[in-house]
Amino acid sequence: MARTTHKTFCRFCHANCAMLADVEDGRVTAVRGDPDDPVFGGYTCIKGRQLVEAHYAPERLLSCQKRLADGSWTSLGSEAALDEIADRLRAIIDEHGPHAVAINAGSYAFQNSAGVATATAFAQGLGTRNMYTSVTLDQPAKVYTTMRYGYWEAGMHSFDTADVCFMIGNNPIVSHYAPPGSLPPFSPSRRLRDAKARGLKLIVADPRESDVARLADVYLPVLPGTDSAMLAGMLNVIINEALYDQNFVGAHVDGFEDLKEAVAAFPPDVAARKSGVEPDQLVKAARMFAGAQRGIAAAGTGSEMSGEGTLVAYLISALNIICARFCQEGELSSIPRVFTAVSPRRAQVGAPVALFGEGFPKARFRGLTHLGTEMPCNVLADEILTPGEGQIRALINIGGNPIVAFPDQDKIAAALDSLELLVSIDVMMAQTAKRSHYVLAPKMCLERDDISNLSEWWYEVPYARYTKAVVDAPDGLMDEYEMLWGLAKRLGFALPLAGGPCPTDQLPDKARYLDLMTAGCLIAPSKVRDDSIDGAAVIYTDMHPKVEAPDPSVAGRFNLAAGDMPTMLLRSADRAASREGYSFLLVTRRTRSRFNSTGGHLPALKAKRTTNPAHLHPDDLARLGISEGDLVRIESAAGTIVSVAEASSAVRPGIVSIAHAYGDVGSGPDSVRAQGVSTNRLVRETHDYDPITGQSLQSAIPVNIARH
Ligand SMILES: Nc1nc2c(c(=O)[nH]1)N[C@H]1C(S)=C(S)[C@@H](COP(=O)(O)OP(=O)(O)OC[C@H]3O[C@@H](n4cnc5c(=O)[nH]c(N)nc54)[C@H](O)[C@@H]3O)O[C@H]1N2
Ligand SMILES: Nc1nc2c(c(=O)[nH]1)N[C@H]1C(S)=C(S)[C@@H](COP(=O)(O)OP(=O)(O)OC[C@H]3O[C@@H](n4cnc5c(=O)[nH]c(N)nc54)[C@H](O)[C@@H]3O)O[C@H]1N2
Ligand code: SF4
Ligand SMILES: [Mo]
Repeated sequence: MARTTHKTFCRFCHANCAMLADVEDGRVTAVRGDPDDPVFGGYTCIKGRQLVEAHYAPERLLSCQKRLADGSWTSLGSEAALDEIADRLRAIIDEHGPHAVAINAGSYAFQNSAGVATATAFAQGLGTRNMYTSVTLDQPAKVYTTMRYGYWEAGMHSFDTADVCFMIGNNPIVSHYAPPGSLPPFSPSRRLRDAKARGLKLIVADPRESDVARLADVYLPVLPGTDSAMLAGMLNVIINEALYDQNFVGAHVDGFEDLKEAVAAFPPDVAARKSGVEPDQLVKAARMFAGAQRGIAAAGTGSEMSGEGTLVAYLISALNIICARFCQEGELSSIPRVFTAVSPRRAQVGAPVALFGEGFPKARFRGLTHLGTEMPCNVLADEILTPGEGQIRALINIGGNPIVAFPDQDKIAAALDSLELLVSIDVMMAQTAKRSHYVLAPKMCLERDDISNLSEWWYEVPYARYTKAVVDAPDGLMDEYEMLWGLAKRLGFALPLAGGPCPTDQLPDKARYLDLMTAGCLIAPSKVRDDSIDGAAVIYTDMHPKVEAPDPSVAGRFNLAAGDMPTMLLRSADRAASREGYSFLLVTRRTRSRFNSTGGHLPALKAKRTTNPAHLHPDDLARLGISEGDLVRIESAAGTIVSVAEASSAVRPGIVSIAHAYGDVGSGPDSVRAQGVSTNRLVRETHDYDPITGQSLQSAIPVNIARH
């Protein structure tokens, strides 16, 4: 049969790189970057290039699975599986009410354009407060706690026009992940090289000289968990030297004096000492950032997970706000977004929005509440394990792997094992899937229609994709939206979507469904599909919104004193106390050959590495009498893991850098070289968590290290 080539995009990760896929005899035979795509220009990474192997992997589930009483598995059709699951859910809901059912949308719910929105709609339609997503294991502070200071309707500066970029605790060259306005994930190394060639200055703060840190004009090797002191020191310099935008602050900012007073306690020498950087470098970074005209500061996972996520998010907001890094009237607004609900793009502050606390559904533990529409992952294990009103008895886990990704592995494993019903939607018998009662086998990305809604907060132009399925899925497999629609229908409710309740008489096709899901957006998915030539991206240049004049009757002001943040900064003294007795700090990182726990079964990725080594400075290895390749024992207050030592002079002495989400329950010295280990054995969700987001200390973990 003839070979056909299809334009599509990758969904191994959130970057959605433009791809060409060859199809022969109904099978994908090759994928490669699409050189004609104007944004990606043919870029792909090693993970995306494994999409063919991923679709046809021997580990791939080709039918849904049910665990029998003796622990063995039996295949069943998708409809039959949904029938059985719905019956069991109905019984639980009838006896205990809807809160007894929890939904967890993991990282792969974020790779299906209908995944997270459908999961959320399902939880809302069902009436359960127990909706969880990986956002609260990731970077919840910037998503949920900064809106209370106000936000600029027209958006922040974007990378294409920036002359400075300040990255704190992220490494987008490997992760393809940085907040909007920072380095976009499209061919990130090339983007950075080109931007530097036109004069962009790069500042990077990271305790390890990461891939992006190596390219920095100023590199700040900040000690883990001390970003707030470093940032406060920079704000101190910027305010004392009057390098901020005084007109903007006068016109739009309340609480500036509170910020000024709080950062007065962090003159450069004090801030530098607390954060382990050189005072002159800190001052240089502050002057470089504030001296530029355009460009933002933004943080990634490293600093968010290091025990002061909300505070760091506040200080970064303060940097951007007092330096006025926002689009102004008459300019094109940044990040236009095609599939997101249209909102005004005026040159003004939108009213502050509270996304947590008073008035939001409460967790039963630690005073935490919903963040937006979700419960913090911090409480999931306790909500399952603790009897009482609303105890979770069933969990539907969509594209997530809590066994390796959630804090305190033994506790989350015990919690999941105690459930009356655990359903996973997973492409293989991953660590969590194999502990489930049912595993629903989904279509994979090249078998699905999808839109670029989940990557569009990076596009600097009105870029939109609608890809049709490139090949058929194995017989009987469903898309995630179809599974949840089918369960909702069986339970007697319609999924509440932006465009109204989703019809229950007949499953809408994906285009119709996406149209309903994105109602109110700039251009409906089905129109993008029809406008596209052969599945290529459509760029709606004429629709790029211009920043409009402010409307003084509704303009708000930023409030830098909101939530008592300046006081919190003053209280965040040295973290020395909780580190007493520990001589190392363990920091998290990503690797090129995995996406969290995904990818270890694919031959080309496995060939790169099978374990997540513990990167240590050569001087530390020598001092501890450890050679590269030796097993090392890493012990925190919560637990112990064994890892494989690797020498790296990029890591500061006193620090061990290790990726998360490897291994399995019980990974130990015998298996660590073959499968790695989860650093979450070293993390407790009950200690050192962020008081608002519940984010656990997943980086900057005090540990001791010895030869095993
Ligand atoms: N200590 C520590 N812990 C961390 C982090 C850290 O840095 N340090 N990082 C945190 C972060 S940022 C995140 S986002 C979370 C991730 O937390 P999770 O989302 O819970 O974990 P993942 O490993 O991403 O799980 C992805 C699952 O999706 C499955 N999968 C793969 N392809 C598909 C598909 O096409 N469809 C479906 N339905 N499933 C598929 C995989 O087999 C896997 O089981 O981990 C968090 N945990
Ligand atoms: N290849 C690959 N890509 C991925 C993933 C993957 O697993 N593999 N995961 C995806 C997911 S779910 C996410 S959320 C994103 C995350 O994307 P990023 O946030 O860019 O994550 P990392 O690449 O781990 O970069 C985090 C950096 O923070 C540093 N760091 C650790 N602790 C601290 C600290 O206390 N302070 C400061 N300033 N820095 C610190 C680490 O050394 C590391 O270089 O990546 C996504 N992309
Ligand atoms: S960066 Fe992400 S989207 Fe792009 S090819 Fe790699 S895995 Fe696919
Ligand atoms: Mo993440």
